Amino acid sequence: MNLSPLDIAALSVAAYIVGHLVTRSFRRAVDLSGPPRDSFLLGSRKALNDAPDAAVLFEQWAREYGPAYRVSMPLGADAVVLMDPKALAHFFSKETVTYVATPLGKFFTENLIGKGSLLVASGDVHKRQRKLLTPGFSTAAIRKLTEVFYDSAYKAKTAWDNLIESNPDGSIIEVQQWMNNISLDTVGIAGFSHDFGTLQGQQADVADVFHSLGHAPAKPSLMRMLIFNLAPHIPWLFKIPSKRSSILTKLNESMGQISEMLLSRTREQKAEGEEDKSVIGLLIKAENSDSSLYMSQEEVMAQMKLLIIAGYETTSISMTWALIELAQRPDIQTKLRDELSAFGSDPTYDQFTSGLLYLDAVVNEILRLHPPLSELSRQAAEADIIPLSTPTRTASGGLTSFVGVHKGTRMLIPIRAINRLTSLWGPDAAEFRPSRWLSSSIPGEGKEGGIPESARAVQGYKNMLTFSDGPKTCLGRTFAVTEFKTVLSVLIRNFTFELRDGPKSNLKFETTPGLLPRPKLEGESGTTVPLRVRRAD
Ligand code: HEM
Ligand SMILES: *[C@@H]1O[C@H](CO)[C@@H](O)[C@H](O)[C@H]1NC(C)=O
Ligand SMILES: *[C@@H]1O[C@H](CO)[C@@H](O)[C@H](O)[C@H]1NC(C)=O
Ligand SMILES: CC(=O)N[C@H]1CO[C@H](CO)[C@@H](O)[C@@H]1O
Repeated sequence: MNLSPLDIAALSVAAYIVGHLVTRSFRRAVDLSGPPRDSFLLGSRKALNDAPDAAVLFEQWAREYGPAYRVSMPLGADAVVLMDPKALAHFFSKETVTYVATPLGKFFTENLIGKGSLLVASGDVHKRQRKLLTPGFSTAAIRKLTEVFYDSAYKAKTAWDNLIESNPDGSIIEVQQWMNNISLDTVGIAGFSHDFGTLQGQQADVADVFHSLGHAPAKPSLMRMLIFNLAPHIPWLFKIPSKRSSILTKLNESMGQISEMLLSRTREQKAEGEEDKSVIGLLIKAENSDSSLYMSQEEVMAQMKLLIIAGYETTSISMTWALIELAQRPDIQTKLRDELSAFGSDPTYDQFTSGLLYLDAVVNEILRLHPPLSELSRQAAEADIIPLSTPTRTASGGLTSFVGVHKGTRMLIPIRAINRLTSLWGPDAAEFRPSRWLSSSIPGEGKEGGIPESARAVQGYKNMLTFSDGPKTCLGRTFAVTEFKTVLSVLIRNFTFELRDGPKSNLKFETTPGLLPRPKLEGESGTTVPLRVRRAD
């Protein structure tokens, strides 16, 4: 995008006016200390964006100001950052009623997937939509879907066997694209009885558009961040053509087309008396229902798009990070392979849940260190008083055990930073060390698991906030964890993974903005994660 100095001046004026208006509505600042506003337009976002690792900065601020503090947001607003377990438990218990989507979150979600999605719904609407979808994600449902997860994993395995066959020393495989295709095909079959077929070489528009998102610059420019933050106030700004916005528009369109096609197919099947047992079946049933569990056509479409995105983006990012970490730690990879090989057959859903402790530990450790959603933003719909387990600093330098928020106060939950707080997880919190999850054999020490007592104060799945918590906790969690375990179990048993340029090479990985931040090899373009893959026998 090219903006002339005049455009920039006009934007700055607009920013100032909007900033002024926004600031006025947020004037009743919370009584907390926090880092100074060192960028007028972007506030603390600038420092977070410039930091090599935002999680380190969040933690440093927590040490300086206490476990709840104020940061300045773009255009004059403030936000309360919560990093205290008791405060977080309170916050999540009041989701959808006291804490709701921000205007910015709503604006972008609606632009991408339309109005009426579960993701930004609150109150009774959220309750109704969630109740309607929940049966599709029950334990019984996921137990059945495990077979679908295996099918996808085996399709990749077979393709890799063929790639490697001609190369005794293994092949360089761009694993991220494979994990993308595994996730997309899986959510298609599992959620909508539709095979996108990307694992078998079929083109899928959705996959191609998702893929093109990975070619944006690694760090957003100041101008892009500004436009991003102004967009809810001045929607036409979003229409200024940029590579990213045109891809997002295309993504909405291609998800719309495939959803429309699948919905009309399922409607026809229903008319013929055939019932689809996957999530799309639930949606169509709700669309035709006059009970309290109905959904409008607009809502049905929005949930379809939400499920494609949620099923695709997050799971593929997690699985890609797993292969990266394992490629960098051959010792851990071997230990995992040994556990899986000793097991012999393909584990069932129940065996994944109750056995295979090292696989469970590796998966937990990846989810802890690389949560695909690194932050959550909310806004208080009403005033609230949040209790803390450790006192925090007030604006005047005193200490308080409660945070008072006003109606309209922004909330920021830095998931990734909380998952790796040294005050909770110990001095090696930022290290990839799956064995931290194994229970200690020393009597009296950590019967329920090896993780420290301090970390257990955090609620959420396995004391992490990766799947969020409370009434809006990830609906697809069991789906995602089971898919993750299934795919890893097949791939790690059959293949070994090594950094592209050899085990001792100094290759590093960084993140690049896809829809969510995605891993890529540092210094190379696109979302590439090439690894050397060999057969494991
Ligand atoms: C590793 C994989 C995944 C992670 C880390 C993850 C994480 C999350 C998080 C943090 C949220 C809360 C977002 C918010 O409130 O703003 C969420 C919501 C949601 N996720 Fe996931 N997710 C994953 C996979 C999936 C899958 C595979 C599906 C479905 C097939 C799914 C479906 C959903 C849905 C429907 C919601 C909205 C729930 C609500 O608002 O009540 N997720 N997920
Ligand atoms: C993934 O799927 C897309 C389909 O759109 C295809 O272009 C790409 O080649 C596939 N990649 C792999 C590694 O299978
Ligand atoms: C998203 O796509 C739908 C068609 O599926 C279209 O009606 C809608 O206007 C699009 N929204 C945006 C913001 O482009
Ligand atoms: C060579 C090898 O280990 N092959 C294994 C590939 O994975 C399947 C199941 O995950 C096993 O049955 C094979 O033995």
